[in-house]
Amino acid sequence: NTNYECILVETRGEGPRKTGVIRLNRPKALNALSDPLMDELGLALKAFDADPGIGCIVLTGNEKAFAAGADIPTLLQHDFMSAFNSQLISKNWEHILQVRKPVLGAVQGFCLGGGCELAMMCDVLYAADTAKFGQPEIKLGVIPGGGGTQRLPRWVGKSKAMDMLLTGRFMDAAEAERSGLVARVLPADQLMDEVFQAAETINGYSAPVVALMKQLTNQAFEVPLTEGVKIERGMFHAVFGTHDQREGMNAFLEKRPANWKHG
Ligand code: CO8
Repeated sequence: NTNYECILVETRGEGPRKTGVIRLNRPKALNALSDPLMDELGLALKAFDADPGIGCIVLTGNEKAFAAGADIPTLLQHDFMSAFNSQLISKNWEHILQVRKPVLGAVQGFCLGGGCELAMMCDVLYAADTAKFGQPEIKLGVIPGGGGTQRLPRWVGKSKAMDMLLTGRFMDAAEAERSGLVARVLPADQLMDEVFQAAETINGYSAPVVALMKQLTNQAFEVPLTEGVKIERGMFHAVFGTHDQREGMNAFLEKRPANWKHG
């Protein structure tokens, strides 16, 4: 678990449920997402997700870059057959989508190409005012392969996505917030504190309710509205079968903090 070479992993927080922190750590390559890095990221996400002592997960980079994309020298080694046979991207980029706990992305500096695609697979994004987002694949003579052409239009709308994808231009943090790509923009030196605070708040809630909230909200992009609302209604009824629903409502009426059993 501590033998990672391309990421740094630590646990943070005060309460009984902690925050799992994963830092992408290939600073010399602006955290380019190499194959070993993506393997390690998958393992670390899986380990935090399985740990009942962890409430949510923060994924971040360093001051200069969240990640400047997939590792270009590695991509250059591929031809069609090797990309196809090695299941390039498919085999290790989407573990993050299996995680049931919230993954909060904290972005400083460059967040480009595969880096932006990875960021868009997080549940919520917080950006420093230094963040720069883009899908510059077109400049390399390729298209995105990690969902960029599909998630970017859903996150920021078609016209802006098309503008980004076709010109390869970067957008700054203010534009990213205006467009709905990120939830909040913060001065760089306050970013991590604010993200850890949000994480602590989430860690303080009932774990199954948090997991359900994440699942249903992400489902909004997968199923038709009427169907999605029906599923939400069923789950809303289901939470009345939990201890935590009675506890949360009783605690409110008794003006005291809730004592969750996470069930
Ligand atoms: N891959 C590998 N190395 C990189 C990458 C990258 N994506 N980006 C930067 N680096 C390296 C540079 O080569 C350089 O290394 P060295 O010091 O050895 O020359 C070092 O990081 C620092 O970079 P720069 O000197 O270029 O720094 P600048 O501040 O001048 O520029 C930029 C920063 C603008 C971010 C610039 O580095 C850049 O344009 N990088 C490439 C961005 C890009 O095109 N990203 C898209 C990559 S393609 C992709 O992500 C497809 C996703 C599909 C998924 C694929 C899954 C396998």
